[in-house]
Amino acid sequence: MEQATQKVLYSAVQPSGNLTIGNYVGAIRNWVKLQHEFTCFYAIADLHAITVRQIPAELRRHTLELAALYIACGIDPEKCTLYVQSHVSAHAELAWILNTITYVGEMERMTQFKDKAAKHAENVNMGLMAYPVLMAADILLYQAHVVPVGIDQRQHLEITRDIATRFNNRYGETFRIPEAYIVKEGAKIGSLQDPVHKMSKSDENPNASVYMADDRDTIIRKFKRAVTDSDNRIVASEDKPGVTNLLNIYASFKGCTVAEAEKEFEGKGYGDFKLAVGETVADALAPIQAEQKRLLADKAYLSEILARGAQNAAYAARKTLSKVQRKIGLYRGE
Ligand code: ATP
Ligand code: LTN
Repeated sequence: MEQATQKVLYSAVQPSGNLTIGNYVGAIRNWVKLQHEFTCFYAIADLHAITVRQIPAELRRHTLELAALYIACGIDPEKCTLYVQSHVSAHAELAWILNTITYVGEMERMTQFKDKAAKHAENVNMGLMAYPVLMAADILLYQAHVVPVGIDQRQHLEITRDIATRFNNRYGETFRIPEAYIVKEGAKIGSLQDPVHKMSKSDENPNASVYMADDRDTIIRKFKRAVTDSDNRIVASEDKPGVTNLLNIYASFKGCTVAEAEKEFEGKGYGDFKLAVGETVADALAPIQAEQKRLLADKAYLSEILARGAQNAAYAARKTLSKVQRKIGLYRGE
């Protein structure tokens, strides 16, 4: 499975809700392409998910559904290491150590922390604040070269690099400094109701997000209700965030450029345009949904894949963790 010459790639998604087409276009779809070029570790970040309150039964369900979705989207479990973060205890162990070289001020400045702290004011817990440190541990354990993420995660990648550099300077070369890999088109899918903000799986308004599990009618209805702009032109521009977002979504699902999409809809009205976007997305999701359903009916197979993934990941992670423990002076016996 692993080829020594290939670079290592690491990424993860939290099982914190039903995935949106933003997660798909901004993350998972790119992972599928990258699996041929890199030695890939793809995790289900359940320890990250619990930094906001989760209902236990839902968390369990979302975890398994996400595993099935990864595979349904085309991630090959024979080629990649696909696993659940909490199955590999090295993540929590390294995160604790990295906490001791990360400053509170650095964490307080993180945009995602500020947003989530405001949104969950009743539950600003230590884990929410240390979220980027756990993410750094994820990445650094596998000595990853590249980390594909959406643009919203760029800041977490920067802090990961800072933490790794700080550790290396203090204790000697230990971690590889990872690079963010941010895809340009489709890098940020906006909310259908408030397109300047990203579409998010934890949005309270169900009409703001299109979920990977939505059926055809729901998808078409949500696009029909999507906010557009005051005039009738179907062109991408900064003062038309609604139409620009829809053009972006259309282009990423159709596999064309935004310019080609603009040309296709020249002279058409918003009604026709929105219907075409909805149909295109629904057509693209149908086969993924069918495959995910088939996989979820075979829990034994999914458990087996995840167990194998965890074993593989634990082996790789342990190497880095042992090195770290030695370097910082934790007594390991004579
Ligand atoms: P939450 O709402 O629970 O914070 P989220 O929907 O923002 O979650 P994450 O689990 O934080 O999703 O992100 C998983 C991956 O999907 C990340 O790489 C992130 O950058 C990407 N992603 C999430 N939303 C979008 C979006 N709207 N457009 C593009 N990429 C996205
Ligand atoms: N915080 C990430 C999910 C995540 C991740 C990672 C991404 C957890 N650990 C390691 C890349 C590398 C997010 O996308 N919200």
